[in-house]
Amino acid sequence: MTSRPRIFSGIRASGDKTLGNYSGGFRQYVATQEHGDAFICIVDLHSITTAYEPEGLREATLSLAALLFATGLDPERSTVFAQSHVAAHAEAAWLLSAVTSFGELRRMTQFKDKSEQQEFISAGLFTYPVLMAGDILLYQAALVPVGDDQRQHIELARDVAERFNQRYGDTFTIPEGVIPDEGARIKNLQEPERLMSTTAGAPQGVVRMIDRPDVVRKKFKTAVTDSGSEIRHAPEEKPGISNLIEIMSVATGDPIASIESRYDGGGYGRFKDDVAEAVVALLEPIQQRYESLRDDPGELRRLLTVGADKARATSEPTLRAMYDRMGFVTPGAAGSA
Ligand code: AQP
Repeated sequence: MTSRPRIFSGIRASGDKTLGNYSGGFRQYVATQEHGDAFICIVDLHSITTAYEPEGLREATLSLAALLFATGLDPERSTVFAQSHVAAHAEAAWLLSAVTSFGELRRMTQFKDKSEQQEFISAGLFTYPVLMAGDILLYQAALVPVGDDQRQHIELARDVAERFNQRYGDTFTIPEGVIPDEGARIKNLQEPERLMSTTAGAPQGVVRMIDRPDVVRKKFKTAVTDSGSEIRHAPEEKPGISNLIEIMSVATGDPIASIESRYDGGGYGRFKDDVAEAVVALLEPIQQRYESLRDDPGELRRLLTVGADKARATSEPTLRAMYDRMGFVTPGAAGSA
């Protein structure tokens, strides 16, 4: 019997998840169920690194749980949980901060980009990649499915794990990022040189997973295209059309080459309409399941509690090993010598 690889990925609890998150995140999480043991973590501790409202965080956490189950994560096969429910994550981040350098964190491009958007730059925004390294390493994860924007953070997690192993003895599995060949960087439909994100870029170019069909159609209708009329995947030369081709591929599962040949000579207008319909067909069933799950917050809390119990039991031995190898005194039972 071959053993199934351990898989870990985190997703931020924040308002609205996008087609980009679907492509680099959700769809990969669901695919992992076929070949590994997945731990999918709603990284709510990450959500407080930029300005937020407490009530909004509670809502966003439950909505994200509903969306994860609605896209097909099966609580019997995957462990879905909230980061704040498992104290090991905050503890591991502190311990790993001893083997992460200031210089490494200062090089993180996501910190540079996001700090420019903040009035108040929290220390958490700077140190968050250490928390992320701990998230992954606590589960001895071999594989970490993410979008391309997380490549640098995964590299850091690997470096931190190697440094810890060298300094304190073999403790962590060295994880590998799993970045899809297509759809790892879905771009804003209005600004195809920029990543699709809810925190920056033209809102009209951001397709949310809970956007109604008419809203989705309108966003694709007004998507920026390139000069010429060829439907060809050439990201440098034709960023707008290439992005739409990737979205079509993500929504339908069809390879890029077959989309190019199907639309050869067909013109931009019809192609944009067809991409919109493919995305509507992808999102509609997810939205229906999402709405019924969202109506039952008690059940969502119950599922997250089950996930947290499993995550706690799985991460605990690694956290204990970290404390032990780093030289902390193991607490003894009351009355023991
Ligand atoms: N545009 C994207 N294309 C492909 N994958 C993407 N991901 C994010 N944007 C794209 C991937 O989605 C997963 C979950 O990401 P997250 O919840 O941590 O999202 P985020 O990057 O924090 O996105 P937000 O909330 O919209 O804020 P911004 O964009 O400002 O950071 C990750 O695997 C990510 O790679």
